[in-house]
Amino acid sequence: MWIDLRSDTVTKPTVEMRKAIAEAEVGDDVHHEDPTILRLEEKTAAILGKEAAVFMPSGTMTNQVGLRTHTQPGDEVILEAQAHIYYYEGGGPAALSGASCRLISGDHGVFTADQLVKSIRKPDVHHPITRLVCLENTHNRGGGRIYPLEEIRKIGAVCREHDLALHLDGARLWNASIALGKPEAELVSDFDSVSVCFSKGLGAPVGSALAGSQAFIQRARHFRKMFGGGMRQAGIIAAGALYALENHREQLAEDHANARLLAEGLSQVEGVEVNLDSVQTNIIVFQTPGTSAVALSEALEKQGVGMLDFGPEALRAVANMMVSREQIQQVPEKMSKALENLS
Ligand code: TLP
Repeated sequence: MWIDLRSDTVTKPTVEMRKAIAEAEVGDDVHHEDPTILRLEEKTAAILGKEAAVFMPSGTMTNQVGLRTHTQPGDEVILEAQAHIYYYEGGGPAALSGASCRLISGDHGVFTADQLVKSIRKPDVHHPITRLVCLENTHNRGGGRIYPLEEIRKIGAVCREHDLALHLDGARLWNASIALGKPEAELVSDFDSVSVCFSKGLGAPVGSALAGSQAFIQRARHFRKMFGGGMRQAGIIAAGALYALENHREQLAEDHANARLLAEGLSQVEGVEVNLDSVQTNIIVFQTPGTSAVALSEALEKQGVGMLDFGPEALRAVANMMVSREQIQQVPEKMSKALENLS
């Protein structure tokens, strides 16, 4: 039995979700006539406490359309050095928005308001215009780290003071909300725009949404079309996302408990170093000192476990709804065997 911990993007639709997909009412979404998409957009906006939302096929697209909507070519965007938008989106900010990225090194993906203040450009003909700040919550390369709410509040105040827009890559905002026991709207009240994904821990096969003010989302719809994201009877896929939003948020707590159990188990394995304090949600990033992560992930695959190499001697495991507690309990032993086979 394949224990797939490579990502929470590997989750497959459940029988009930497939039923909702099969029965979805559809229309032409470019004409704004798909009733399922309209329901999903309304519900997403309400959960996030924003005026409007727009459905798109991927988190990469919602982030990049968000950036394009906020910026003009030549503008500068401030991001954490390991932010998904910068690290994993194919150079999108430069290619699609003509924006340059200014990076701040954070602690597990979290930079402070004080660090931000130092990175904002003064008006000067030599400088690009700082226009936008992006945060990520939870932070993927930061090991699923939750952005502390008091820091978000301070960063929000700095952005307002300097007339900067604030965007959230909230692909896993749902995880932060469940882990903190705070509603999503409270976590995103400082942001002008928020990207969320239905296709990660929530288990929908496809889909993300971008939320913000009415005027912002209206403009974002233009760029969604320009980027090729204007879909037609896409209620077929939105139905899976809507089902996930309505039924799968609470169960993320199980993924978090499984991640903790796995981290504790792995911390007992010789040759593995896990910082247990750093595990806050469903992602574990851990060190494999002296062992190549690529070789180890291949050896693990032979044991029936999927993990991704996340650095020369670091792996990432992501608890998700396809992996049961019983399977999680088997992983430390399989890890020991994989390490033995390499030595
Ligand atoms: N992350 C994927 C890979 O791209 C690394 C994963 O397996 O974790 N924001 C964040 C924080 C993400 O983690 C991801 C996907 C995205 C955006 C992009 O979402 P998609 O894959 O829908 O474009």
